[in-house]
Amino acid sequence: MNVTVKNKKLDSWIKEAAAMCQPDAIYVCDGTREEYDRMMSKLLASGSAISLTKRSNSYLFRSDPSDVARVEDRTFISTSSKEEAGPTNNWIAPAELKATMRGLYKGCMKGRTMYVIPFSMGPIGSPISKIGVEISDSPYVVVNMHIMTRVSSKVLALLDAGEDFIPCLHSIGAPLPPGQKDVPWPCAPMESKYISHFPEENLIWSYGSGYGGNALLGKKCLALRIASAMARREGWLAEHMLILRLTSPEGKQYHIAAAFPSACGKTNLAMMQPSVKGWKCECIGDDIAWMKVGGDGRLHAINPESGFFGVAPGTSYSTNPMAMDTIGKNVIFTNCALTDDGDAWWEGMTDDVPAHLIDWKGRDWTPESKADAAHPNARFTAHASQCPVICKDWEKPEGVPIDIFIFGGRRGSVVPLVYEAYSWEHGVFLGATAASETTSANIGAVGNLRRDPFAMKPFCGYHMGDYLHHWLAMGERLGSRAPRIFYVNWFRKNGDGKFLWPGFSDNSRVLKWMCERVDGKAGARETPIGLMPREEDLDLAGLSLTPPDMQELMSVNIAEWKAEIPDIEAHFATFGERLPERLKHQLQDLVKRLG
Ligand code: OXD
Ligand code: MN
Repeated sequence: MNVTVKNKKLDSWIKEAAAMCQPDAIYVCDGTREEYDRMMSKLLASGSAISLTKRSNSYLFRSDPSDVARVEDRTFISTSSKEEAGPTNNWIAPAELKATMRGLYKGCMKGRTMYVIPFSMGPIGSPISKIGVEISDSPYVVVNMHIMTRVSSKVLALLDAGEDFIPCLHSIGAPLPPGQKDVPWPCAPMESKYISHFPEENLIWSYGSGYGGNALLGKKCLALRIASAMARREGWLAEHMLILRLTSPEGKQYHIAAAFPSACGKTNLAMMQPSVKGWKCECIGDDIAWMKVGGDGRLHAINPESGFFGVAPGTSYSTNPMAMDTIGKNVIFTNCALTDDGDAWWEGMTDDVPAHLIDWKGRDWTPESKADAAHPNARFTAHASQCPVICKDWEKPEGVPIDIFIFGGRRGSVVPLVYEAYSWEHGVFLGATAASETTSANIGAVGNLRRDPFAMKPFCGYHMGDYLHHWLAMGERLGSRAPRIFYVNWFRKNGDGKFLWPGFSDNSRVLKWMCERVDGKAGARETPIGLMPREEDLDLAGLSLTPPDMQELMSVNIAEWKAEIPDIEAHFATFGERLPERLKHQLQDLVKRLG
């Protein structure tokens, strides 16, 4: 080991992991640029990374074709009883799961180095931040963690001074026998992948995958699944939400936190540049918000991450110019295509499709090829400080006060562009019943409608019924200082399958209405599903949307909404006794309003 670790818990955990996983060497990371460069040189030499000549200090990785996304079917919340994990989580009893995984971990790092990665979620030393230590045999994980979290010897110093940490054990599950040549992306087969969480002891064990949220354990595993369970115990919120600051022409600031399922445009909204004149938008985070009640009685949010792990396909100078500028240099691309002049490329990046590419599987590709050149869940990893519209307060330890919550999803029909909740309780009902078409961010079918409460279905580390109680209790605590709650759907389509709403920078028109609602300046009409803007309440200046399209976008079709009710009932029934009574009443009220 390259350093002496003084923290007793850490020292004995490293020794225990090493005895089980049997690595050839142990290396404790310090998070320096020099370390990043050294790791990247190794990854280049081994053939795992490809240097992109067109983008400074940027690299392309191609994963194994079986290891391309989060694996919800292989993700477990291992609480002492199945009931505690609830209906939205897979469960195996802790003793059984640990026995199985110990069997897999035994000797799994042979032929490899075990990296010890001390990291902070949130600014180092902030009272809201949490320290984690990831043990991993993947150098790809190390370089990504450098960008996505604060990896630093300062964290080690805090640990040496006695701070506690969340242990996050990760292995790709591919020991390397002596003399055997390594593959560019080693991993284990699907049936032996396990992404396991033990929320009662703040512990994470991940095995078999090297991809994204399965392997970068600070993100979904720590900052959402473990943190959501901690937040419930401690009275705060850990949510799958972007955070942005909107500033009006008069200079008034509004902070918005928005929950959408994976690959539904959180990064695009977080970096959106308003088309409405005089309004300014700055990004604070694009995926996760940790929120606590401040001394002023308001909810204050921080982004615990330090980088973006964004979905590349569909990102372009017309959809998200700020993301394109963020990824100009110092980027890790995963599963993008490679251009002949040494750049990354993906579907939707440019209007002109290159005549020749190497696709994400390393094969020649031309526009005639049937398959996509980039995997639909191809990603870029880039540091948040590179975003041209990163808010100057994005690392403020006390966070920013939230004015507005937005829930939403991807719905081709039924759900109108925007509506406002009648109350906090109604807002919790909207979050609880949020539904979205599934995307490539998880391995599984794409385009199926599923209820994804608060966009947290894959990320809530305890019983979702208790989570809903927690949100209701938070509303009581916040009282009149609670943020206002809205629901949006940018994805409604017309009969020809075309999106009705232009989206992206024009979403600012919807956000402007929300801010004006907060200030009591904009009107709304009552509808069975919530408060909706009348056409004159939205700033549509300069937008070429035909009146029939606008009407369809804002329509509430009673028959379609009535058809939703049995599905909501079935969804609620899964929570059994733990479904809050108040949400049952909200459903009854909706049924009554629908007539
Ligand atoms: C993500 C996801 O990577 O939600 O953020 O899948
Ligand atoms: Mn996410």
